[in-house]
Amino acid sequence: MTIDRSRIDEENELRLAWHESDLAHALDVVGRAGVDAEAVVAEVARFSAAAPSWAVGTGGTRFGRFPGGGEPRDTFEKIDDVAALNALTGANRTVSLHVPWDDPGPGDGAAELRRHAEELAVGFDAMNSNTFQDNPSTTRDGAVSYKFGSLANTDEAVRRAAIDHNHYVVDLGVELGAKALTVWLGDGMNHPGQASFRGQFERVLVGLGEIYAHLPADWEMYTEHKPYEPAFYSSVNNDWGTSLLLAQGTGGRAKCLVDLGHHLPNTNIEQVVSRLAMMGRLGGFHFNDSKYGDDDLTVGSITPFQLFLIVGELLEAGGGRMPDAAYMIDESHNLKDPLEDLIQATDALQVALAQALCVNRADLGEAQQGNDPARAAEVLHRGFRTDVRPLVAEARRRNGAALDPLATYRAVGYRAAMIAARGADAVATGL
Ligand code: RM4
Ligand code: MN
Ligand code: MN
Repeated sequence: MTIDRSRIDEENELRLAWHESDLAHALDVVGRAGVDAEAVVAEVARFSAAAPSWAVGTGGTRFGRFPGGGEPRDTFEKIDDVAALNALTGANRTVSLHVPWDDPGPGDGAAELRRHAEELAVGFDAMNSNTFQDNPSTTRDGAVSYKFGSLANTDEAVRRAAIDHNHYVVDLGVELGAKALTVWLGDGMNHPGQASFRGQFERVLVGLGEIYAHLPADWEMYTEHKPYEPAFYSSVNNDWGTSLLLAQGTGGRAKCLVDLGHHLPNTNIEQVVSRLAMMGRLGGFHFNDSKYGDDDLTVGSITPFQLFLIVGELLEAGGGRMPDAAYMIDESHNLKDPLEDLIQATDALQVALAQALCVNRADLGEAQQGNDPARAAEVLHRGFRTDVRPLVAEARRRNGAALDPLATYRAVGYRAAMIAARGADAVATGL
């Protein structure tokens, strides 16, 4: 079941008069800043961020998990939820699968899942492999273990299993119509002296090379860095510089993925984005927000200005448009209804995009050229402080989605219907 378009239209109808009046004002304000407001709406309407298959279930911490019921019981139902999300936002047109958590199996299994997704107009974004947990299907039925790492492991048999698993994920992705593989590794050290920094790096590079060699010609591979966790002393792919070295050492279609929570405190993430884009190695994005570390909080909930600056750098790289990249929301919904959190995350992304598009880039360029930081700040803040919500709502309306997605989600009673259909104790599988 997904959400009926006619119910969304009914809800939109209730809000239309106010929306039109708010929109007229917003178009006027933005136009006065010398920005093409129509182009802002069009670019926001074009943008889409994938929902990961693990994000439609309640997340948790090592202290507990408190699911609210009605969660998808299998990958098919996860795609139903993504379709419902996309019906409301118009901006989550793809799903990013994580294997083995969401493994339909090759052949008939993959074909059936693809058909189901196609019927709901949901595409497949980057595939995610998993060699950070032991799972029978990735460890040759327990013959090997990733306890001491996967691609970086000193044991050849373990490295082989990890490479084979990634090959399997690529093959599965081909059957589903995906075009990229994201590799996030838990490899590293928990104890000083446990391994050789150099040896680990070199083994990972060789492993990535073997995985890359298996990619179809129209595929990309993304290396996702993270400074710590589960390896608390050192991660092999710990920062963007190492990620870039790995990508450069692997091949032209190997690029870096930036997860907003995977940086040490105070890292200038917008500068990281600029650097990677400059090198032609910005491949993917995992959006979330963070207070302490890899908190996976709602996008834009802690540092909206930083998100605005990051999106600004993306626009810079794309010549005023969002560059082609694999955009995904990577959050853990511990307390909120997962779909409500995804709705808010998507909205926050669209708002940041609209704000960044409202920056008069010519004025900013002049201020930079003239060494005028005060004016540069004025230009930036004029964009950031614009109330772009009517423009975002309009972009959604043009996509056939909801003017107010959260209120509409609640009004149509999707979760209650899912609790009735799937059960109050239905809990999604995955992390
Ligand atoms: C990691 C990383 C990956 C995600 C896993 C579940 O911290 O963000 O992208 O696949 O968590
Ligand atoms: Mn991530
Ligand atoms: Mn993470």
